[in-house]
Amino acid sequence: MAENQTTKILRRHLPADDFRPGEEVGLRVDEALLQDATGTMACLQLEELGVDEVSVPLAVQYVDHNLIQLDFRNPDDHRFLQDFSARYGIVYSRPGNGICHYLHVERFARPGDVIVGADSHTTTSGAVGAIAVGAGGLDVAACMSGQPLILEAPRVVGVELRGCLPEWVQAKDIILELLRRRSVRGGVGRIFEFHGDGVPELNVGQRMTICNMIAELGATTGVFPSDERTREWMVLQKRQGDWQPLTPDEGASYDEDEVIDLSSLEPLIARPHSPDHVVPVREVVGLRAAQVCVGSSVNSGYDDLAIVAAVLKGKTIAPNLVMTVTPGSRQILDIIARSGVFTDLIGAGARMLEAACGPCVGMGQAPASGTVSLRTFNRNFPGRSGTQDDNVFLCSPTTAAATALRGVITDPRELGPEPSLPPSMANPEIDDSQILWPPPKEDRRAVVISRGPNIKPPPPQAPLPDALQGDVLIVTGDDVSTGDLAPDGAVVMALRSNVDAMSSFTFRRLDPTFATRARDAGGGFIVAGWNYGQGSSREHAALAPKALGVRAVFARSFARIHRGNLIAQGIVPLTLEGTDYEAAQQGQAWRMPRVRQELASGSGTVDMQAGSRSFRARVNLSVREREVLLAGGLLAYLKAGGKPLSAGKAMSGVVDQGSPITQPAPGDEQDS
Ligand code: MIC
Repeated sequence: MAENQTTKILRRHLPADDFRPGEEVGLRVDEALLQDATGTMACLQLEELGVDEVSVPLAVQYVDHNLIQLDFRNPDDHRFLQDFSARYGIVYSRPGNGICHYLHVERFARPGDVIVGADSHTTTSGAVGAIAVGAGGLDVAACMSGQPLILEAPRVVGVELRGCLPEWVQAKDIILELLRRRSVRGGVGRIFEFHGDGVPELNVGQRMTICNMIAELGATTGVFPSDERTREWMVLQKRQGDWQPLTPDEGASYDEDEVIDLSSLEPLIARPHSPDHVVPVREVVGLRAAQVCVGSSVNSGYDDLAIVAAVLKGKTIAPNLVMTVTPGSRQILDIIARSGVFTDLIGAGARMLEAACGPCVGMGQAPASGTVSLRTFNRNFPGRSGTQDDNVFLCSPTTAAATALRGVITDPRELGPEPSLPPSMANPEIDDSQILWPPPKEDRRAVVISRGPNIKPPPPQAPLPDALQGDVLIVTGDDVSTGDLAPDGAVVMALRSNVDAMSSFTFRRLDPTFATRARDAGGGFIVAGWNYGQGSSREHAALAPKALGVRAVFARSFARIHRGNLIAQGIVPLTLEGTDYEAAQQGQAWRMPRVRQELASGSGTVDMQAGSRSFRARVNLSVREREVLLAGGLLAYLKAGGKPLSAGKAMSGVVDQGSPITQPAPGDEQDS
């Protein structure tokens, strides 16, 4: 039978012949990646699993997030990670070498591999034909210890790309178009596979943009064929041996279909405060901008920066705004330096930043109060930039360049014909001197791991009690991001290795009293709307409320990675009917009198008491997830000898699909 590419890859990583959407599967992992902001806690948890070395063929630890060294905390983490990598057999990419997503595609990702990473944008590696999935740190640690990657078998969405992009319209506009159509909830439980005659029109850099931001749809991942364009990329990277062709079979079908006619697209922009608030740029032209930021986690490849430089060459950016440019890696920095792109950007007045995540994750470059900031980044959740009343728009590099020139949001098509790019990636200098390979096996045990004073052990995991009770500590709306739970930025992210200290910032933006109230009450419950925990993979968004005593979260629906993190950290995710959600109020005393027994018995509901009112919350958990929760979390479960799944074995028990087909788009909610 004709197979699509996703099914082919998943099947190769599963001995069992078949899998059905919604069922849990355990995939053999070929590559794992960590970055520093999630890595220290993942490594500390891996250590607790008592392994002697990592069991995946390739694991890479990148240092790219916490590079603002305000004090000892971040450099202590970096030192810990370097030692830890040497001790356990992990490849270590030094600070300054670049952003994990870019580097992984440049130096490591292979077509057909299954990759898991403690960063939601691990999906970027789908650009070279891998199934690359973001997960929480503990889930990644479990994979590194030899466990399979456990996933809800996804529905596969075939996205047929037709034709080619018009002048000034970019890969960013393709992914913004998908976000416009499907929303930030529209990808949950789905893998987006790109096919069609428009695919060969896109190079690997453009495919990276699309696969990176597929995470913004809540998708499991996105994947492109491994074709001639992929081979070209691998040759330039001197990795031709890693290339293999991989395409869907002729006539392959998909669970769902989308068609995008590239030639009909126009420049798009996501308005504040969500990546799916997408409109044509022409609808917001003329809005005065105070900041333009190019590059970072997405759109920081050579072509992205070179087109911006070509637009700005010999001109000066508007005086009412500041502009930053971030290259994705040292390799890109080198190419832009040698090709003159760097000089053109500086000449125009851009501030060049180091090859690191930087402002994309609130590490510096916060915009001025109440002003408009245009960014080529992937997320514009409120306050993520570091400024509470920010107004961040997401757009392509060409829209950013046109705006930088004019000082107001500008449709790049107003600039006349699109300039051609200077000679590009013809010969990127391949220099892996900033990638450190672990010492030979026999020397690893002698490595001493340095631990700074901010590095605290992972919080202990205790079995789920028979009953849970407490106050509703907060009732939130829809689409709460993990940044609300564990905030972005230099100050809070420096506390990622010290969960107790970090937990004081939980829900800081929505309710600065939350942490104190929760701590004083000895815990309680969180009630939320649709798509709770969207965004980042950071398990800290579960660890922090857990440290404050939260053992259950009730939501209309959950984002995939966050739901996994809640379970891994022993917090029960439950779903509420609309009427029960509406009736929930902060301060109500709630009781779950039989929760342990109900989870153990496989019940699909949990009895709830809210004062004199009784209702039922839904639990949609696999057998394994129930066992993990009863043990108090994945660490406790694995330490007690719990066997999650042998790689490849499909498991009975259907998990929550969060399906957008039954789940309304924002602004269109109905009770399910
Ligand atoms: C993000 O884009 O939010 C991040 C920073 O890359 C995170 C990782 C983190 O929280 O450390 C992600 O998406 O997983």
